[in-house]
Amino acid sequence: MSLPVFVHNIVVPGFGRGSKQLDCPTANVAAIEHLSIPTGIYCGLVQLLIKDESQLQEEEGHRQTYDDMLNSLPYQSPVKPMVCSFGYNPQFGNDKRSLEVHILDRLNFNFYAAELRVVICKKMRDEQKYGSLEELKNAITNDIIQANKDVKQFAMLSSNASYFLPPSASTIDKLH
Ligand code: ADP
Ligand code: RBF
Ligand code: MG
Repeated sequence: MSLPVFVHNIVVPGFGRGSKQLDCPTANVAAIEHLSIPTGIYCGLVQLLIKDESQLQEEEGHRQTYDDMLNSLPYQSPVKPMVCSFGYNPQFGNDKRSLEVHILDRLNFNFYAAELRVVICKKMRDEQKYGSLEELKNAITNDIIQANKDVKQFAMLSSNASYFLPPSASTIDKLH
């Protein structure tokens, strides 16, 4: 299947390793069994949709951001750049594939059960098993730098109405 590929689904819990072990939270996307792209690390664009309070969780130390978000529901984020991993996480030997999206922005809240609209634009590399966690973290840091550059060429897709919905106007200024 040729890129870009569009995925719209809810955020589900994973093993909790992204934030804790890799300093890189990844929103795991549900129901990707039929996604027919090769496994690997990709970059692209993402929009976060939060309909109600049950889809929003406070992050410790960021009460104000959480309260601001509550006041802005239902929330449709601006379209943001993302890096994602699609596959078996060979570093950790998962037995099922996952699609894990790291939004290239510091959000300061959690959004389990919210929805993501993801446009996977470009493959950056294959998944790898590194000699140590530090090496994987360095690789992810480089992916993020590279993705911020690569995604620029896909910026025009941000206004494509078949992928993304208009952001909620009231929240844009508060969160940027
Ligand atoms: P899990 O294993 O449950 O996916 P992670 O440690 O990978 O846990 O953290 C992912 C969660 O962190 C996401 O589901 C989301 O609620 C939250 N999160 C906060 N900021 C971001 C971000 N910039 N990108 C992706 N997820 C984020
Ligand atoms: N997992 C791997 O096993 N090998 C990788 O090369 C790898 N690269 C990644 C690159 C990026 C940009 C991201 C966001 C994740 C990557 N992962 C990789 C997935 C990572 O192991 C996973 O997100 C965490 O284990 C949390 O589930
Ligand atoms: Mg994750």
